[in-house]
Amino acid sequence: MNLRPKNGDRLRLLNAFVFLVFCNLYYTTNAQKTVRYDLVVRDTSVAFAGVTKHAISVNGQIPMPTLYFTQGDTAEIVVHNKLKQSTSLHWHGLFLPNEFDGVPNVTQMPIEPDSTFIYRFPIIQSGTHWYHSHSGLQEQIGMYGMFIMSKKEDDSTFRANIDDIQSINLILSEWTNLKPENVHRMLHNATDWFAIKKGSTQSYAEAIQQGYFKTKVGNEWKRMTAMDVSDVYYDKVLFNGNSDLVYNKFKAGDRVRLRIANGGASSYFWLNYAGGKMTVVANDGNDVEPVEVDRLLIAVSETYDVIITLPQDSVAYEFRATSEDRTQTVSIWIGNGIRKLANPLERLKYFEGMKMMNSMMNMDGSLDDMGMNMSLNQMDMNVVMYPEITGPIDKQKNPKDTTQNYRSNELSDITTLNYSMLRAPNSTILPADSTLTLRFELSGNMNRYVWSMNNKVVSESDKILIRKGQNIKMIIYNGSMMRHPMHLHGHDFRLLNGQGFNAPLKNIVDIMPMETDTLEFNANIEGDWFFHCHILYHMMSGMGRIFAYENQSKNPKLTNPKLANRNLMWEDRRPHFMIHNGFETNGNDGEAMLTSTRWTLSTEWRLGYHAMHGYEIETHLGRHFGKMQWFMPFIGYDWRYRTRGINFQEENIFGQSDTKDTRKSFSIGFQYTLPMLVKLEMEYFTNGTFLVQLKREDIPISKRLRSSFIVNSDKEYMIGMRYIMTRSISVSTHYDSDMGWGAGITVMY
Ligand SMILES: [Cu+2]
Repeated sequence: MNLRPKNGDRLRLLNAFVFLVFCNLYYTTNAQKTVRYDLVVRDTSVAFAGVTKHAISVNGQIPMPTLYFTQGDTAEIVVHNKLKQSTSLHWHGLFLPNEFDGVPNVTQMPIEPDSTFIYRFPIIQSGTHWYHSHSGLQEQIGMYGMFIMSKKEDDSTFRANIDDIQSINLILSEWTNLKPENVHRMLHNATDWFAIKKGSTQSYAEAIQQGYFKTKVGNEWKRMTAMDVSDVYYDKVLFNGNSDLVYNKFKAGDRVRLRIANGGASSYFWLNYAGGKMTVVANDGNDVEPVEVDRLLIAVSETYDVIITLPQDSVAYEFRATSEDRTQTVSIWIGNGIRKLANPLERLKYFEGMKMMNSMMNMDGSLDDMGMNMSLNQMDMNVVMYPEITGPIDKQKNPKDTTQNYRSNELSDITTLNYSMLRAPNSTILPADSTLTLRFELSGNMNRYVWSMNNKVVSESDKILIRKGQNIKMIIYNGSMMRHPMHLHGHDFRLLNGQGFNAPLKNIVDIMPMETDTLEFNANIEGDWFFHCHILYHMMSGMGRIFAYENQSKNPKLTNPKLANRNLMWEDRRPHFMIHNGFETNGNDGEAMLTSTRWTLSTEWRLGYHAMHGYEIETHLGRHFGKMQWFMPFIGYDWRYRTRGINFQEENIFGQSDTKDTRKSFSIGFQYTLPMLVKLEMEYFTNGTFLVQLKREDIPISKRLRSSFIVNSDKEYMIGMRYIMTRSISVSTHYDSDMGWGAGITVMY
């Protein structure tokens, strides 16, 4: 103890405090114990990756403080919002009254700046959980923390040598020096900046160099852009907000329970340990029968409890987390001495992944699992990209039949955890009642960054009404090309994984592309409960649903349901803005665009420096149809001005002539994405002329070189090149049949 009161006043205060604590303890041993935390949310600055950036701290720290409770306590958590924006806190995986679930505009009104909100709920479960902001993108910049609930020692489920050993709490997160709002905007504008940063552009030059030219052409023929296992490039990944933590008090033979939560906004992490196997003892806060593995992949927002053993003294063993795209790692060191490294994970073989995707993708954009009935992460298609399982990149040899490799996960001597290995210690069978079966397809497309369920986002779908007491079974198929960690609020579900009565209880299920998983839960607590993808940028794009109970009582914390609903709908309807402009020697060329789930409003301009070349501005408002959104009918307005003279008539390939010197014309038409990602535009103008146009943007020539072209029935054409220098600046050049050759720089936002 280092309490050193400097004067009598302090001592008296301390005595009074001790007395109060004593009274409190006396009281609580005889009644229910209330555990109170005050959480002060403030703006702050951090330099996690070299540059000072805005973040959000709670009680002055990132991550937020770890909150500890014991089953039977009452939690009283007082949130003081000192931000300039509203906030909220969601208690991930907890069973609690709906009004304290912490989803703004669904279970409560947002906590406004300079106001306070009290979350008060009984602790009726135990295990490793976590909590985070559910407001906007705040989770990405600091608002994540651990939430640990201990069992009472007389609990019948208490496990000796598991529940009573020393533990380390670890929460994973990622950090980007970009504002998360900007990350989200860039994703919606099909940026390839993240791919450039990760080295995963998969350009034609790289394809040719590695012997995958045909694969690349096949990929673009099927209208796919470069494939990756994750969307965002991060500058750093962190354990408890640190990049190199040391736990040196442990000795040989010690067993340590690592309680790990993935508080990352969009990254999955591989976990492995230099001191041997890890024993998984809990998942999503629920006990499972111990199972030994070499490694596991923790999905966004999952928690795992693993036990590791220290083999020797004088060695510090690495426990390492590697982001799924393998661009970043973070480690802790357990033990004291020479550092022993865990096996590193080499770079992904992206072109092998592309080849695999090509073989699975139908021309209509749907996926074909070739009758493999995949589920529960048992068959990880991505193993074709893992050098540690399918061998290193071999530039000489073109690997033969990739389908042979899909099963090599089972052949490898590395034991990777999958969901079928999780078994609850006791029966988890649901109470007998009627069952409502719901089917969902996880849908979306990477090109426009649209993520949905059954091709509908939250604002396009109704709440799903369920009845208290009934059992809900969900059969979920992932028909999209990304994996999705689907999270249910307020309930645990049984993941049907072949373990019979002992199906594990979870609140997150990670579903890989082409997998089907079945889960079931008992509807035992009324309220509006969110079910959504936990990749923050997928959720914010509308990938979710809300469950509501029939005839449920009004939520006292949702004081203005109309306003709440409007705010909620706005979340995935909000349009994203982008603009680029080339400042070149022959003029200005550019485009500005607003896009949302179904709509695009875009304006293109070509402004010559000479009146003879003129000015041209074309505006289109279009709506995207179909799951892959390849078809977009639009209405348009075209304005042109130039001074070539009335006698300068131009004729299109249909024999129609037009001076175009001062053209003001409305149009209707459509755009359709053809194989090779070429956009076909057919447009009819109110002055009676037709236009047929083909265009392709951003052909990835090399890592940073992009090419584009336009050709149309007015006998106009354009060909351009740009070299990407930074996120916002490219050096560019183009030749235009109207304006001639030009060069300069292109600025993008
Ligand atoms: Cu998702």
